[in-house]
Amino acid sequence: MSEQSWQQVPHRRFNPLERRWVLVSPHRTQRPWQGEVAKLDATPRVHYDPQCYLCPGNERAGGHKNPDYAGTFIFDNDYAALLPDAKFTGQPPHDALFCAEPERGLCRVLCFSPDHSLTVARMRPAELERVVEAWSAQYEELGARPDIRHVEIFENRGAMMGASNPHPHGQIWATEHVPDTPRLEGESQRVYRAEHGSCLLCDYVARESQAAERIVCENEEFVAVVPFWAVWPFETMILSRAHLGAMPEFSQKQRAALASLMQRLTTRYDNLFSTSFPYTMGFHQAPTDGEAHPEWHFHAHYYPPLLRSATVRKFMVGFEMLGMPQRDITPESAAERLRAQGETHFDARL
Ligand code: H2U
Ligand code: ZN
Repeated sequence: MSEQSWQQVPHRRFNPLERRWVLVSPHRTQRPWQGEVAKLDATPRVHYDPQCYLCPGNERAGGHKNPDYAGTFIFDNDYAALLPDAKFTGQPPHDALFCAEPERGLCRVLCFSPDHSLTVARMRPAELERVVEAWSAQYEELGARPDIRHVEIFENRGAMMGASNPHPHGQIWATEHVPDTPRLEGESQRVYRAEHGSCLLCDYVARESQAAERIVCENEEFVAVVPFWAVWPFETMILSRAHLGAMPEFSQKQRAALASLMQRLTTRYDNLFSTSFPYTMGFHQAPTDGEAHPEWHFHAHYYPPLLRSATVRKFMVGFEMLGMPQRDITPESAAERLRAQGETHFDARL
């Protein structure tokens, strides 16, 4: 057998943000697939859906009626997972084996556009810039509350990822405690800064720029990259080039640049399998706990489940649930495939 490079044989890679490993098994891509094949979303795209609870003028749960909004529209989630002032009786247990505590917070829904047919990839960058402004204002408003220490802004896209509705929208969950993943990422960034005297993600962006193997697309302000330690097949991160902690620190140019890169990246995703590419994406911004966070570097994560076509998805089962996550195609080849896509949406070419 001829010798292969280290990327072509089973190996593991370390994720310095989450401090965990991913197993990479490049030789497995050839195996036959007899598992589940997902159904394609064949719903025709309409600008207004009378059944949609997010379209302007329509009714939501609990008898709320959406205004006739023109740009973005935000409301408190009618089925909020967190409440700002839940009343309770009794004392939750707090010992080594049984430990519980109340968690206060707020959940909101943000409609990106009144147009039911749009997606981030199909929106104009100027419209998306308004969405970035709304996210920034929400982070600021919610983060300023003394009972809120973290603001998670995210989007579930596509039924496969559990999105309840194709209308372009995202969610915001503001919590009393910093959730586990950003807490861990914060800790890693803090330790790295103490040990190296520099920022983990500033250094990472510099290394990725040098390597130029995993960068998908970029502009003057942001870089979209398949991280070296990616778990999901076409997982990416968007990172700011400048060391910024959160959106309110952005200049107008940076808000526009983020909107533009998000639009370009999601267009490449859609073009990959000529489908509305499902994903969960979200921003990791500095905690809003009243402390300074010089270690924190703004970034977004995109976690798309599709593996080799519009119908075959990745599941985290077996060894991945019991041991560690695993991927078949290398991050380098995923980046190469995303780089090969055009930035004109396939819809526009039909
Ligand atoms: P997802 O598509 O990511 O699930 O977000 C939609 C949210 O909208 C979901 O969290 C809320 C759900 O609770 N919702 C309302 O607030 N009002 C409704 O009338 C229906 C759904
Ligand atoms: Zn709608």
